[in-house]
Amino acid sequence: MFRGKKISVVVPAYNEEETIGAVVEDFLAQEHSDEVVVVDNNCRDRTATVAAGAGARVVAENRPGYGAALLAGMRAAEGDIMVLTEADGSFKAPDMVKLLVYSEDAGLVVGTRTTRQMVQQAANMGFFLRWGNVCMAKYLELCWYTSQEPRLTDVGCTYRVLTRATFDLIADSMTSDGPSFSPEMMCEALMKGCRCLEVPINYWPRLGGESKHSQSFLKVAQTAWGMFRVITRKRLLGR
Ligand SMILES: Nc1nc2c(ncn2[C@@H]2O[C@H](COP(=O)(O)OP(=O)(O)O)[C@@H](O)[C@H]2O)c(=O)[nH]1
Ligand SMILES: [Mg+2]
Repeated sequence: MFRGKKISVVVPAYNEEETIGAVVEDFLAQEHSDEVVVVDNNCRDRTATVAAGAGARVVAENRPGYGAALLAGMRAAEGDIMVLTEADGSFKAPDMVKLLVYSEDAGLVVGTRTTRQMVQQAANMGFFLRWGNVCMAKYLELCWYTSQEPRLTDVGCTYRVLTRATFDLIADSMTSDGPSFSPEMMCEALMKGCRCLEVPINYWPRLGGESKHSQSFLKVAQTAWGMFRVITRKRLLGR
């Protein structure tokens, strides 16, 4: 619980048996979390078993993709506030409270991984990834400058907090199954008139396993192009 609100932590997972146990334990040990929901997205390894063994509630989602998994996890969550995080250990539970505090001021509170001093050694947030995210975030900012003038420096940070009210407003309009889900959620929140605030959080290297989104330059370029397209579409077409 956080100031009387029930907190659900939602973790999308695709073949993360090496890391999921430690992530579930870390978040369950955190004083504010009431449940940890792990979404098993067609995992071919022991992710679901390890997650359940560590104390998570495991839900299955067959539609493949990071966004599809997050959406399913949020639909299954029972909390008043949802905390989204990753299965790879790159975000730590003690940072959760930093996001929760601002959830009293904004319907969507997004972490930023581009604060250089908080990017831990060997984390996958080198120069290009950092500045790529900053540039994309500035583009998103510009798109909603006249209505909200948000201040953003990252579009791809999974670690974020949204209220159930925000989720109910945006859930049916979310279209991205993949990593574009992250900026789409920010666009949707702004379009629905929610405040979208950003908070610096620590970013760590993966505890093990492999990145599914950022393992090569080509993959990063594809992700960036997809994000650019979804932001532009939301701004121009409103859907
Ligand atoms: N459910 C699901 N989760 C995914 C998929 N791809 C990535 N993830 C999860 O989304 C999170 C982010 O993916 P990750 O590989 O760490 O990408 P990176 O953080 O950009 O390097 C991790 O928790 C992954 O397990 C997918 O297709 N389905
Ligand atoms: Mg990751």
